Amino acid sequence: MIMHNKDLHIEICGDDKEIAIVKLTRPAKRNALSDGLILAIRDAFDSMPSTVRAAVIDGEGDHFCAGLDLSELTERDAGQGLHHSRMWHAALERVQYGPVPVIAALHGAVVGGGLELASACHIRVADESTFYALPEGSRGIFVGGGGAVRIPRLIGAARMTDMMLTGRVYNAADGERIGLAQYLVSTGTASEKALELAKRVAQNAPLTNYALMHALPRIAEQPADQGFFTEAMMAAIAQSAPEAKQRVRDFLEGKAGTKVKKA
Ligand code: 1HE
Repeated sequence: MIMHNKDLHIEICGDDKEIAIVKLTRPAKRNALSDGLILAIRDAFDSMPSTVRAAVIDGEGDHFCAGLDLSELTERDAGQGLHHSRMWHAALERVQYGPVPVIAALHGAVVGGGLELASACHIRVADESTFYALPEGSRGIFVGGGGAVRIPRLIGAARMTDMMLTGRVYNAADGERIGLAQYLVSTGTASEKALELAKRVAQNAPLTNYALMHALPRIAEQPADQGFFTEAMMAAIAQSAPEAKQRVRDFLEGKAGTKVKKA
């Protein structure tokens, strides 16, 4: 099944229609995120078919995403700027706290709002052409798509401050080293690796994926005492699912493919 908006292409694939590939298709503008495109991303995650268990976000052309569409910024006053930022928050919240885990396939520029979009995803796979920057600093603006909250959680406030104050650009290898991506692959193979991971993620029990997306980031923000309690609640709910019981039985009965293998 294929759904298509001018700048966003959504393909549902896999034997059980369990994977959604959401692709930014505005390569002439380096996939810059116009208001229309941000709203299309929000709508895509709002109306994901119920068969989908994992999603990939990709960008057409040489760059993942050049960030905010700067041509739309020039006329906005302060109040409009506030609402614009809140619109991005709402859209990227649908990515982070939406129905399924999302894997970003990064290549070329992952800059400004493009890095904010990538940081709302659950796994980032970068190929060797990837570079990361926050040019907001040099454009006289600030992050507005949740980057001030999400990016320090990946790389720390000190590194983000440096990126914005000095215009520092991280290459793919350094990006992986500091935590901007969890996987580094050869140029041109990020989409393939992201799809492979999505297929693996889609096989997990849905309640486990739900716990990882919705409980883990909240537990990580809680004081330890509350975190331990929330963890216990989530653990109890997850293990009570019939699917969890079956998976544990499969391991105990020595069924093929359930043992952890050495990396
Ligand atoms: C754009 C945008 C854009 C390209 N908005 N039109 N983001 C930035 O400050 C990054 C700005 N972009 C760049 O630095 C470069 O374009 C790239 C490094 C990403 C790619 O370079 P290159 O040489 O492949 O492409 P180009 O020739 O610079 O751009 C091709 C076209 O895309 C050109 O338009 P054309 O009509 O002249 O062909 C560019 O104007 C257009 N283009 N990037 C609009 N961003 C929620 S707040 C988030 C705040 C931010 O994200 S601020 C950071 C914005």
